[in-house]
Amino acid sequence: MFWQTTRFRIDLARPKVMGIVNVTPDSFSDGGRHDDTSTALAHCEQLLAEGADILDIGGESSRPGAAPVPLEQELARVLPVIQGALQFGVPLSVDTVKPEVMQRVLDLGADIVNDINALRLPGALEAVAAHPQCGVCLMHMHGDPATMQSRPAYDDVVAEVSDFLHERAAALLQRGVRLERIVFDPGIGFGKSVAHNLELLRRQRELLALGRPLLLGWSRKSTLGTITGRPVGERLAASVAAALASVHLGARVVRVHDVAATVDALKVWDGAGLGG
Ligand code: 9MG
Repeated sequence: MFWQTTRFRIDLARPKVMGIVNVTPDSFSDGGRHDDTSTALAHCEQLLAEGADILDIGGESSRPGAAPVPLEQELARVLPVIQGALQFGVPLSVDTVKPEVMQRVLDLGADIVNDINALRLPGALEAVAAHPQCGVCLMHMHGDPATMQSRPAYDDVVAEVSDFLHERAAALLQRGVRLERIVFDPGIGFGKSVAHNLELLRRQRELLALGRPLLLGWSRKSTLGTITGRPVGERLAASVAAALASVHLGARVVRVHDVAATVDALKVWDGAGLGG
């Protein structure tokens, strides 16, 4: 299966590792370390040296309760990093919910729009649909980052996530976007309890019926903290285990902070013949 993006047709026969580059001073796990362009670009190079296949660059934290970032500030954070990272010759994903940011990064040549809001802001569907072939990751989120963790409730979390993603993809297809540009993400931690996240993991294979590759982001998330009792800085083993479990259950892209450890784990998984 392939993921069509602006410059690359990404072959997902083998799982791909998407490295996280937060250009945000308030990010939940590496706040303040990549808050300028040269530091962020150095971080990109480091993740690539560790084996990242895709870089996901974001200028607004999606952590529950994080302060919203004004448009001009988000642009000032991400545009110079995208501009500089284009030279690395790997797919560049941009983590944003704002249609204006999508438009500007696509104009620069970014490959993928990663929207935790699944293109629900006015103008977002249009920004992606106007591009001839950028990739897009549609993620499920219940509520918004300010409110999403206050008592999330579902009758059947897998069915509701699946219906939502199907509906968002239909909206894109209706605007002429080909299915091969779309990847789905159930949105671990976005308006879900620990039990919901674990149910999504156990029943992850049901989401493959959507007919497109799955991208999963478990890295350092609070559910892993609840399971292990560990603070965010000590969730490496849990993050790698979750990434591996999600790949084993059909994910084709994992979004991670700890690229080197995840790449090593996937090599062993592959060496064991589990990758097919
Ligand atoms: C931006 N961001 C934070 N967590 C994420 C996740 O789980 N998936 C995707 N696609 N993006 C995420």
